[in-house]
Amino acid sequence: MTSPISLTQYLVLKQREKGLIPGELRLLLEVVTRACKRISIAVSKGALGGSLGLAGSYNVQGESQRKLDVIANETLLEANEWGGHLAAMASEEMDHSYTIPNRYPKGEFLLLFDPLDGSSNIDVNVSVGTIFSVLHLPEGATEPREEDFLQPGTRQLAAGYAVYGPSSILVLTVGDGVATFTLDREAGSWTLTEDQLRIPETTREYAINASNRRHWEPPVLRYIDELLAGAEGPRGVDFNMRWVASMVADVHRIIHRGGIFMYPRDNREPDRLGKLRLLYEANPMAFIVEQAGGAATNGRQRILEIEPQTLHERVAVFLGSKEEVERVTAYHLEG
Ligand code: P6P
Repeated sequence: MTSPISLTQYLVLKQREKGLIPGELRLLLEVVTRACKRISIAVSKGALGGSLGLAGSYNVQGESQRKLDVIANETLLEANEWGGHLAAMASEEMDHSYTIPNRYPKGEFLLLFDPLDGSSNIDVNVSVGTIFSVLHLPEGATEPREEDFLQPGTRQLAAGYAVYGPSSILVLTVGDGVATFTLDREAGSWTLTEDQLRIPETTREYAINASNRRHWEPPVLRYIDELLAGAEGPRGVDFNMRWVASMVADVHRIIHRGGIFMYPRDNREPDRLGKLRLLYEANPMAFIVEQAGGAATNGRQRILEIEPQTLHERVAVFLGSKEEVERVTAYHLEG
C-alpha cells in the first residue's frame, strides 16, 4: 500500500525531478491552497458560521457581495501578502489590484483570483469554489502596476480551482497536466487523488443557461437547436443538459466526464463581451481544460490568446470536450 501523496510532495516532484517550477512558485501555491482549506472550513459551517447572506456591499461588477465573498477575499489577501512570493494580487471582489505593502518583501509573481465563484448558490447549499491564476511580474517591472496583470492566458505559470462540495477538491495545473487533490479533513491536507486527467474529446452533455436563448447570436442558436433536435436532427444522437450556475461545479463535472460549458455573449448589452471574467475565471479554467486535452474559445479564438485590455474585462466562454468546442467555434467563424 503506497502512502498517499500530499500536495507538497506533488509540487516538490515538479520542482526537483522535473525542474518545472521554481521553489518560490511551489511555496506560493502551498500558501494559496492553504487559504483554500480555510475557505472550505468557513463554507462548510453554513448557517452555523454566521456568515451566510449578504454583506451589504457591492463589488466592482455591481454585484451584491455575500459575507462569504468578503471572508474568502480577505482570507486570500491575508494569507498571501506577507510571504514574499508576490508583487501584487487582483480579485473579482476588488476594484483595483492590491500591491504588497512595503512592510513585506515583494516577490516575482502576480496572483489573480475569484475568491468564491458561484457564491449566490451558498445559501442553498450548492457547490461553490475558488479560482486562481499565477502570472510572472513582467521583466524589469519594479513597482507592480495594474497593467502588469494584462497578460494573455498563455503566460500563466499555474492555475487551479478548489470546489467546495460534498468533498473539497483542488484541481491544479503547473503546465504538466492536471491533477486533483481531495481535502483530508482529519489530516488537514490536500491529498493527490487523480493525475494527468483527460477530458473525453466527444460528449453527449452540454451546459448553458437556456433561459437566455432569445439573446443569443445565430451560431449559438444553431448549435443548441441541433443538440435539442437530438437523434432526429443533424447530430443523429440525443444530448443531455446540466446547468449548476456555479462555474467551478460545471467545469469539474466536464473535466471528469466530458461536456461543453457555454456562457455566450448576448445582445442584452451589445458592448459586453460576455458574463464571465477573462483574467480570473476564463483564463485559469481554459489553462486547466487545455492541459486536460480539451479546448476553450470565446467562439472565435482561443481564450488563452486573448490580449486583455482591462483588469475585469468579460469574455464569452465555450470550453470542454474538444470536438464540441471546435464545432460551435466553426459555426461562429462561418458567420
Ligand atoms: P447565470 C456565478 O455567478 C457565475 O459567475 C458562474 O460561476 C456561473 O457559471 C454563472 O455566473 C451563472 O450565471 O446567469 O446562469 O446565473
